[in-house]
Amino acid sequence: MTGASVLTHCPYCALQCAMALTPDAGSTEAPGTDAPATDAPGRVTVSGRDFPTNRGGLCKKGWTSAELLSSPDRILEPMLRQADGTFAPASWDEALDLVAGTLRSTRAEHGADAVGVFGGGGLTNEKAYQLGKFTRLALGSSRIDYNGRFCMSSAAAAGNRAFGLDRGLPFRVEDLDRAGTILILGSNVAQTMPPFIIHLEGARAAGGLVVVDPRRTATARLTDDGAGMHVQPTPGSDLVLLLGLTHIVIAEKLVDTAYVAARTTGFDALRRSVSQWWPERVQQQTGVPVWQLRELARRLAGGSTADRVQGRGTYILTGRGVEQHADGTDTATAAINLSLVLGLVGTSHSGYGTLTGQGNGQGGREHGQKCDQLPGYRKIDDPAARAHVAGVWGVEPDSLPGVGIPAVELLTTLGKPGGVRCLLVHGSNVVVSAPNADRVRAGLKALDFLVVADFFFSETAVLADVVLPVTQWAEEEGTMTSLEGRVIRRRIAAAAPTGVRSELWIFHELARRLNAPSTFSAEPSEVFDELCRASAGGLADYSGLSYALLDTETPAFWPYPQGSTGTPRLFLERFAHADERAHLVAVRARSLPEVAQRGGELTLITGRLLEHYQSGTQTRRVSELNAARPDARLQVHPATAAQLGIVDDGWVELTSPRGTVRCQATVTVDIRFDTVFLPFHFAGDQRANLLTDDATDPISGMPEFKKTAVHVRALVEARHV
Ligand SMILES: Nc1nc2c(c(=O)[nH]1)N[C@H]1C(S)=C(S)[C@@H](COP(=O)(O)OP(=O)(O)OC[C@H]3O[C@@H](n4cnc5c(=O)[nH]c(N)nc54)[C@H](O)[C@@H]3O)O[C@H]1N2
Ligand SMILES: Nc1nc2c(c(=O)[nH]1)N[C@H]1C(S)=C(S)[C@@H](COP(=O)(O)OP(=O)(O)OC[C@H]3O[C@@H](n4cnc5c(=O)[nH]c(N)nc54)[C@H](O)[C@@H]3O)O[C@H]1N2
Ligand code: SF4
Ligand SMILES: [Mo]
Repeated sequence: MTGASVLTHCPYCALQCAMALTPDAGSTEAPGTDAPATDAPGRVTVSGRDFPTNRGGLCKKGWTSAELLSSPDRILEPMLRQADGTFAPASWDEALDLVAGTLRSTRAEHGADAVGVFGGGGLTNEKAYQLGKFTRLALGSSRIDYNGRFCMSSAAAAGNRAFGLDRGLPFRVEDLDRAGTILILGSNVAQTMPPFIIHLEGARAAGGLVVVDPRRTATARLTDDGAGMHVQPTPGSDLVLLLGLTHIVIAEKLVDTAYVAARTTGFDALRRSVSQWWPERVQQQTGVPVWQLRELARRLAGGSTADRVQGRGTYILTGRGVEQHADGTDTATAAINLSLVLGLVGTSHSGYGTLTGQGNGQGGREHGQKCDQLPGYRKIDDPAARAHVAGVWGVEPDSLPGVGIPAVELLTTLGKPGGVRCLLVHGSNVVVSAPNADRVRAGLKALDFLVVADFFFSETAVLADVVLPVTQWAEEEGTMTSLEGRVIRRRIAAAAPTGVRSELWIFHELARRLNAPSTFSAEPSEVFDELCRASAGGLADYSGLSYALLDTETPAFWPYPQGSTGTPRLFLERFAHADERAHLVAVRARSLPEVAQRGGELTLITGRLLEHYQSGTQTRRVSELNAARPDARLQVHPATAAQLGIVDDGWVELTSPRGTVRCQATVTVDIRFDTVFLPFHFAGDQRANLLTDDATDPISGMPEFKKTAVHVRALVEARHV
């Protein structure tokens, strides 16, 4: 007999496709929240269900997600590293006593900031909130940050700067259906969020889908056959491209002057800053022809005649391709400036947005796991914010630590004098996903003590002193906030294996052992209620929400203050700055884009494949996905391959000052001749991040994942692996 279906959402990306999980015949029934754990974890069948974002569709990662619940690789008991370097199972009391004891003695000996915490954008709102609270109160440390720094930080910084508020999409995903023109810069949604492309159909039918990507991706191909335009710039030249488009809009008098006068500040400085970016100069720097620049600017400004008649809008969307650069904040800002001079933002029919990536990449950046943040998207150095949150927590404001340090910098302090000596990792696999990954690995090995909570022995977990096995998505209750700022419910559909615990329970138990002030409930709904109170009055105000309300499936877009019905479209009347206007911030192209093939170098882009998720800890363990994409392949253009003696399927070696990667090549015309592409999902010496630099954007702390100068050579001998 099969049990009733449980309505929930996919464990992976920020689209948070709606799915139903049905317990398989003979498996443990989907229990309530207080159901005991079991030795026979439930197997469930996944089906897509109708929802405004995915309309029943799922990608192959979603369809296969349940396989991991009963994976033979699953960690089923706490594991402690032994003197001989191997792991041995331990009881929860033994493991948590060891962790609490070590944290306490480290703090006593080296100060609270010697203990660090690294969180993740995949954690539920409840876990992210509790992790921030636990760090500040139970550990007294300021040293917390998370992998969203690798992901959303530049777009978030740009949104805060321009609008006074950062919600990835300030409109509903389904609003895109009515667009006549959609410009997508640096995102491959056809592979990173496949069901999303249904929302591009209207723009395609109107001939108005424009994709800016140095690669001819699956998304770029959606512009074929009159559906739009693929713009293929040199990697890292988007800032110049956007300055150039803004120049054309101003020079050709396409500015929405009434909107700019009524709703923005800073136009004169912006106009001056783009004056030098005439189209011919932009063509020279970006490789994008003048005719294409002009056509694009005109399209964005006017849509088509039919669009105007039918009231179809224009949207500009950015993804990691333009944000993961050392000038990512300024590039996202330039995209926002272009949107603002065209009068797109805060209207009923058009908009600007960034495509948030991780499952809870949005909520995960709102509730306090950022080094400078308190819940509700509050600033930890704002006295009023400290007073409010301390009041909710029942502690003195002065007892809260101050601003910490962002993720990449935090990782560079590991094991260093005055740096972090003990690290807790919740929801990230930094050995694979952080830039300059070998340096990160060395830092982790130099720690006195590393604790990793995970379901699997990730490449980071294998370095730990203690590994704490935690519940997976279908075994826990919680909330996630999707890329459109919609708060949704994650629900229990399967019993967790006996030895596995929820992170909320772990925080509760550790806080008790550390005599922490305040309370640390292990009950998700209680944590959510507290989060709502803590967020009240903040930018990301959840105070009108509750599990009871979310369980009715009422659309819940924040800000959702008590007494409101939420905010599907932001900025319709005002922006979040005190002056209620959007701020045009003049930005400059700091350095000329690297000259391609200088000294035989190629520009390496890193990014994603459809089949794998992030560091691959999860998807490399799903049989169908792993069989489809078992290893990293370097994309290289035929002309470049011929020059370097590289053949299709042949082995190549990539080197940068940080490290070396060896893998096979795929020779393809889908990439520029001066550029190569490597996915970052793989382990060992196929880690793309062995090559990337840990230089960061000065405003956001975002590393430059999307542009690394590398030498590539063909390996003569087939490599035996
Ligand atoms: N299958 C899959 N889906 C995912 C994820 C995953 O790991 N796998 N992760 C999720 C997460 S956390 C995120 S952040 C999103 C990311 O989603 P995307 O932003 O769509 O993913 P990426 O592949 O990182 O980068 C997108 C594109 O940017 C292009 N690009 C690189 N450099 C440049 C440049 O200088 N300029 C321009 N214009 N384009 C450039 C690349 O060629 C690539 O096609 O995906 C989410 N969805
Ligand atoms: N070269 C290069 N590097 C990149 C990128 C790129 O484009 N190029 N993209 C960057 C981006 S956008 C991102 S978002 C990062 C992501 O990279 P990571 O931060 O490494 O993200 P994941 O692989 O999702 O790691 C999550 C880990 O936590 C575990 N996990 C999942 N859910 C939970 C949970 O609820 N609790 C706990 N305790 N563990 C959990 C998983 O099993 C996995 O081991 O990578 C970044 N790195
Ligand atoms: S698009 Fe994202 S949320 Fe939807 S099924 Fe795929 S991984 Fe899951
Ligand atoms: Mo991400």
